[in-house]
Amino acid sequence: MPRPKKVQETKKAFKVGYVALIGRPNVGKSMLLNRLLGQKIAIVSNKPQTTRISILGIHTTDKGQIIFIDNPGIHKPLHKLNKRMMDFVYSSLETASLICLLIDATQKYGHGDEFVLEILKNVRTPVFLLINKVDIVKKGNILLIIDKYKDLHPFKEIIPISAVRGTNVEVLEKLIYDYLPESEKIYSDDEISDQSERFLLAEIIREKVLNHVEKELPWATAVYIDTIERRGPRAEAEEGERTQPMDSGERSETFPESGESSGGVKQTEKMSKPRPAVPEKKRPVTYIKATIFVEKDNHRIIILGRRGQLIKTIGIEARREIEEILESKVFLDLHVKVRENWRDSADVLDLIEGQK
Ligand SMILES: Nc1nc2c(ncn2[C@@H]2O[C@H](COP(=O)(O)OP(=O)(O)OP(=O)(O)O)[C@@H](O)[C@H]2O)c(=O)[nH]1
Ligand SMILES: [Mg+2]
Repeated sequence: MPRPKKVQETKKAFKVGYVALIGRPNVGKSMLLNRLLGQKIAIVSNKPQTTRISILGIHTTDKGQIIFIDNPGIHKPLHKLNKRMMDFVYSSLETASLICLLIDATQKYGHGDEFVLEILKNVRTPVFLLINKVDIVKKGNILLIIDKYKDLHPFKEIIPISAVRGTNVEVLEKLIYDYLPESEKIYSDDEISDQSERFLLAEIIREKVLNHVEKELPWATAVYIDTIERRGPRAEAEEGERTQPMDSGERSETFPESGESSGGVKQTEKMSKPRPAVPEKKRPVTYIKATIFVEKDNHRIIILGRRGQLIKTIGIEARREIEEILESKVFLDLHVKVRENWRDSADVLDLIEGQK
């Protein structure tokens, strides 16, 4: 009788690592991050330089844990804000086991792309080239782009994708695992990002502003959440530190001083994967007070709109989305304030970053 074959135990390797999403502004890095995670954690807009602070998107499966780093777009920095944005990019290049360079298939190759490739010259980490937005270009153009790029850097893979449609996103995920080292999980299964809920809320308000303004205004706008206060059944069941008391004092006409956390409690709760839906009746009420900062008085006038119509629209759009995220009824109180040259003020930039 033949001897039974010995069954080889093949324990699948668990792959873990950081993957930096980089590229020029507006190429679709944040859109791709949301697509890869199946949840919106980063804001997206058609205005360049939407992302200002890197955030992590944690994707845990039975194969491993990919920690995506969504970065600001690569550009030549003018203000302190932009220098900090670029610092995020450089530091992510150091952290990452793999770099995904996104380009926009609809855009012509130019100086901005040369600048990006120049940065990659000093990097030894493997790089994938992701040609994004293939849903709106002809196949022939994609082949021309591949032809142009293939000799510009020793890319490990060149993958045409559509972050909007999800084209080739699964293929990308599979290939990423091949480049990650075996390791233990860094984050627990329910963690999805390193950003706080508070930061996400500020970003959502900024996204709604970006949808309605043009020219220099997108760059000159910042959002600061002054207070978040939850009341109601679910809020009571949760920890007290989740709640921030409402601001009781007179509000200053500038950013609060650094270190002064309005209400006294710093909201650092990190985002997690969606929890089971809360029935309508059990939903708490959340009061959010936020300030939209701009650099000039005419910016303020534009954002307020005729008879306050634009700020009202921005408020409605932001509130609707925030209600979905918090599973709460939301009262959103928005104020617009002028703070000249905030993009060059370290204290203001610290404060905005501090929300994360
Ligand atoms: N047609 C199409 N549009 C896309 C795709 N991916 C992103 N976009 C659009 O491109 C614009 C920029 O997307 P973002 O994800 O904000 O780009 P980003 O690279 O994160 O931009 P920054 O944060 O400014 O660096 C938005 O208007 C998106 O809707 C895609 O696959 N196809
Ligand atoms: Mg972005």
